[in-house]
Amino acid sequence: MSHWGMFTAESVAGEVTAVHPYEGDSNPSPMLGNFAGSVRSRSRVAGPAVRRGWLENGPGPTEKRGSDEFVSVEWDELTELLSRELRRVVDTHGNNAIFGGSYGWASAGRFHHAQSQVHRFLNQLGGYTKSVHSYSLGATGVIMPRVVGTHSQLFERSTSWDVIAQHSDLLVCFGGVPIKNTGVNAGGTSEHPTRGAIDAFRRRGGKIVSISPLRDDLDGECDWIAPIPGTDVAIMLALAYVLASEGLHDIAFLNRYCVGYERFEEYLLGRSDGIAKDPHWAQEISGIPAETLVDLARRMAAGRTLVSVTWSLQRIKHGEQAPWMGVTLAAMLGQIGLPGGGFGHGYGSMNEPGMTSIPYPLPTFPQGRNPVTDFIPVAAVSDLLLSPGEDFDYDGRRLTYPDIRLVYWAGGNPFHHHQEIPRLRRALARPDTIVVHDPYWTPMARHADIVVPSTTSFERSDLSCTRNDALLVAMHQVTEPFAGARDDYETFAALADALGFGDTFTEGRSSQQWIEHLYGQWQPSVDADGGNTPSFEDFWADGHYRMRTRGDEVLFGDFRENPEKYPLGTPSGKIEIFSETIESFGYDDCVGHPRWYEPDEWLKGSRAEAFPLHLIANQPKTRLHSQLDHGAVSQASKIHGREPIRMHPDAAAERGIVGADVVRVFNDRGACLAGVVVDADLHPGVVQLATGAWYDPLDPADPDSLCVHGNPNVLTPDVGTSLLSHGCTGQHVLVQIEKFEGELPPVRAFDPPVLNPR
Ligand code: PGD
Repeated sequence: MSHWGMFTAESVAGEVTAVHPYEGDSNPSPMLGNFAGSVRSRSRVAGPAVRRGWLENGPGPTEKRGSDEFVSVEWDELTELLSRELRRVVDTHGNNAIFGGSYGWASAGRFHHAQSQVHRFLNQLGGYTKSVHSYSLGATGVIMPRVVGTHSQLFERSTSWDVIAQHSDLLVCFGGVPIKNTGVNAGGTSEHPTRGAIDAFRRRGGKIVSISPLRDDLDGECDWIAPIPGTDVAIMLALAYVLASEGLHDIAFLNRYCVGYERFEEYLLGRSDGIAKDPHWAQEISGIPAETLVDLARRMAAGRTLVSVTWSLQRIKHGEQAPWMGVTLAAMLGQIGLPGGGFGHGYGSMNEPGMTSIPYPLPTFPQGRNPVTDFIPVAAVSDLLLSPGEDFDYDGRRLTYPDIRLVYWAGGNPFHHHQEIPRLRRALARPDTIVVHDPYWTPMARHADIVVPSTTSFERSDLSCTRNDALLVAMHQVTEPFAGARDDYETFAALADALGFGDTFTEGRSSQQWIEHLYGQWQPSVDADGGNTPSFEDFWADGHYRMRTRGDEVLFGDFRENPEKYPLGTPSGKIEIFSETIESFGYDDCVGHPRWYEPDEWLKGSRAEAFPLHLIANQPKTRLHSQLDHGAVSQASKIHGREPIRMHPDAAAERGIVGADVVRVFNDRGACLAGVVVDADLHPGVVQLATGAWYDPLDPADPDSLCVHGNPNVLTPDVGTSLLSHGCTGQHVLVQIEKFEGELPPVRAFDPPVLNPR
């Protein structure tokens, strides 16, 4: 099982040679093609390694990270060095001097899940400064609990695809429903239903309006509306304006199920600020003709309509507003809680939304309790490292960045996920020690002092299970561990032993015993529900067990049926179109109701004079994030070895650029190379460069160096969505593009660093 689907694998001499998708999967992800050759790839970390400067001069801040050479050490020495350093940091600076947020997707599997392993270990060490929420959903994770009382239920209990296929008339999809992203599900997936459901919906006569600067955010027939990026909230406001001014809004629903519509309406109609948010106002902002918006609003009110907002819309400055305004618009239509109507968040953002959930808890490796209370919103990592002792705002609280001495990362790649890499590199020069566990020499591993080689999921056994998939899957080991690689569990068990809490960490179990133990703990809840689960041995031999799912779901269906019995988890128990709580925080970048804020990075702003193209840095089609960028599917998409950038023919012609040219993409934060694909199916002012090409600096010693491979996060701004959430804003950035003349530098991202014997 992988995050991008279930499969069986063939192997020869310790290498995966082929993978075959699970026969029950109706639309397997092409990303499975990246696996062959991945176990013995030249980018694997073959054994423990320590940065020479750290080994010779000891821990301390340094700008050498990322350009120094490495020294191979034996496992025993690694355990000794690392446990001693952890002890020093804890004894001298306290546990909150360890940043163990360690964000990242790592691999599927409930036991070897890298985050669970590192957090259990650090908790038992006495705790660590943690991070909260995710790069995927930083803004949603904070705003939606205030608006509808939850964020996870929006996906876990989302209206199922089958219900949409049977009941919806119109899908109004802000951000489209990008099929490429539905290949992926955190923790794995045995089925990919989106394409089939949309086909069934169309066969029934259903219509789709896709609002996105990229045509291919929706496959097949639809009405495509291509606005100026970042203006969706203005469009939603105009649609709401038409509903309100034409009396098409459902006042009974707003009164019974919502609070604060009146306060919002003051703003909408312009009574509070003198600006009516009407279709002409929105046309000026978004470039979409007013008549198109009027027509769309009327169509929405005429039938069963689902307002869908992708997660990408909240991964920009003021990202809180799009999901909040999406709910508000759906509430005005009065269809929240009805089959096929209402609101959806994340259709096409990941496979989970639209899949029906299982009614049981998942088998879970216990992480224990973190005694340290310091935390950061996940996308504030550079701020944390650069500003010890400084105060910051977050979700109504005033918090302080602790002084971090040691950074511990297992299963994530900040050079993929974080914005403004030049700033990140300066931040990573600050701590005394950086530890990274990864199977591969990722850019993050290259910036570490201590590199711990992990196994991949092919080299160990595990269990996989997710909230919205019916299968519990036995992940059988396929090959022996590569060279000196070890399971993260073995590494932490040895470290815990050296630090005096080995028995507490392992509880005396081997990995296989843990897997059996987790299965045994999970069985009773399923059996109590009539599950009749097999013995562990039978389950392991069969390879999977099919659970009951809840069946067709309608988001907030029970709340609609009986709001007194099933209130939302908001202070009012209702949908908060106006939130007194948020208003009370006094933030000027997120007030008490959804509203339009002009972004910094947009085509109508002043920055566009210098950087006139709007780059969309979205999720790649050919891999998950940065994982297996060296794999066959990812490599086949590259142009002269660079990440492809899509440009509109007009933008290309204006610059004397043609398809397959290599270009320099730049702004005042950084620059990267990329290979051009000319594509008329983009908004003319937009270029698109996916995330995930491994950062490859021309001069590794220079934090501002050109990335020769095409990582857009050298360009993106390191700013949070707002004071409320500080979510990731990596989707949007303004750039300029020129043809790259001169000799093309080689791509060295996948070559391991110089590694010397001890
Ligand atoms: P991955 O490439 O999946 O990216 O960022 P994330 O850090 O999750 O990194 C996972 C790492 O785990 C890989 O290096 C892999 O080799 C390693 N790994 C795999 N298995 C194991 C294991 O068993 N043990 C250990 N120790 N390591 C393992 C993703 C993040 O990026 C996300 S979720 C989103 S949504 C964001 N999206 C954007 C965006 O839209 N635009 C921009 N510009 N930036 C983004 N960044 C964010």
